Amino acid sequence: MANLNRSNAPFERRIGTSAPDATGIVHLGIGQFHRAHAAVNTALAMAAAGGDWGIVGVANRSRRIIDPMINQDFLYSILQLSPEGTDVQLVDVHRRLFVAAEQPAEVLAAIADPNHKIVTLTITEKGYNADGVTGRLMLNSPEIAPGLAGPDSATAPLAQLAWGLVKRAKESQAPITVLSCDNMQSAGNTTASMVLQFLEAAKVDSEVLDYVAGQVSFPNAMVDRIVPGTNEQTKTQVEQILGLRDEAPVPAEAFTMWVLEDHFKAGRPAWEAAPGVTFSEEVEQYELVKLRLLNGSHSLIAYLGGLSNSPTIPSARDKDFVAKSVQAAIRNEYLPSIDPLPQGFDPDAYIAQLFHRWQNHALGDKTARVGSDGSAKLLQRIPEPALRMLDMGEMPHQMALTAAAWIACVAPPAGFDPGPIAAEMEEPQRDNLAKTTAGAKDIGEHVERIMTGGYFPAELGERAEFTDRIAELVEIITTDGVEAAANNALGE
Ligand code: CS2
Repeated sequence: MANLNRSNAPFERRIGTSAPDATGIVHLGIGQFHRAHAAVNTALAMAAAGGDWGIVGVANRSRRIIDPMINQDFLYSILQLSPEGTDVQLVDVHRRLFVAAEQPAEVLAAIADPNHKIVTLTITEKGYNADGVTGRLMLNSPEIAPGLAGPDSATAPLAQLAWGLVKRAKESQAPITVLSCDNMQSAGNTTASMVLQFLEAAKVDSEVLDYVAGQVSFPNAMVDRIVPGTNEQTKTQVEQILGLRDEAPVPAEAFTMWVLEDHFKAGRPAWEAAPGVTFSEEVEQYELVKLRLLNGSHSLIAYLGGLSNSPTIPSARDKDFVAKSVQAAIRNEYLPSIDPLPQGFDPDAYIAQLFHRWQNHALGDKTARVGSDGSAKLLQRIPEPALRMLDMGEMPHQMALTAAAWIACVAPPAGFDPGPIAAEMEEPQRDNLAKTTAGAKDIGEHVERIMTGGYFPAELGERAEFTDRIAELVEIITTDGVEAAANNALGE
């Protein structure tokens, strides 16, 4: 089977148009999500309004995605999978790809290049290196600390971004926009704050700080499209439709949404031409809707699914007790926490659509994918809405269940085996959690050590009633199973 490349590509399947050779966007963290979201919307924007918006894609360490893309003349396909059918489309917007760990100076040079007007980021929640307790940049972390000494020792994307802006300040002072496409509350403001904390700790000149304050914008944005990992089956399905071998396809659902603040210092693609893209001044409300209703519930489905032998999100969501828990989480806990809702937003339609999206067996999103990195993701999903209810004297049972199921999966109490799906979940704090809980005399102490152990904000860790409820639910998970725990949380 021939490999996809520019000479054999079926361009009638192309999304939007191809980028020109000129690049205007630098993307840090090239992976599945960027390739099925911002890259697609950029292709559609250029088809509508042109522009020099070719993308320089930077992978942090791995050549896994960029090597096949380079072999395929930067082309790759989106395998759109939904109950309504399967479709393959091509994307052709990347014009340079490299690995930051191999060419760190190139990352800084790309950010400093005045032709580049936007840096987009998908570096995952943990890539912002926020302290779980204070929310501040973890200056002493092994990712961030070495980079404070100077640009040559920066390896974390956030540190490289900061030094790239320093270089730009020194060389051209050209304005630029940094656009976070990660699942974070006030994603743009948070990115700005982390970059500034880094620059201050690195003791850069005040002119640099003035440049960042005046010439660099950090719009907030809410991004949404469920994009699982690629496996052999993805490649086979693409091959059957294209008649060509693509070694870097991206499976994705049909749904896509992007709500952004229109604060671009040096221009932007006409993204509004792409379906599902909206410019709005209510982005932070949309972020809350998405982080809580979608992502918060997604975590609940993943951990309940992980503990009940459901390898995929749709197989977990099909279980009655999971569906009921998620309804309760949304209706009783997450939805009331968002006030005001964005104008014109229809919660019932949005929730119905979420349930439909989680039922996408064709996409088969993995429970282990969504359950990975819980220590960083849950911080965006649980503390604020949980504290809101606790302050009103109400118990957020479903958020307690989410935390309990996460603990049971990645920091199981002695003697409890959460099974193979939980073992597949990547958890950067797994070793630390094991240290924190080693020797705890019972489940109560096990959970209390986690809740007060630096993983969650202190205000939440101090709420003994919440910790006790989590411990009760962990206890039930380990004795009677996760369904019994879910029924208990539902008051049944
Ligand atoms: C998921 C997200 O990884 C997760 O926890 O909730 O990746 C989710 O699929 C996306 O945010 C959908 O836009």
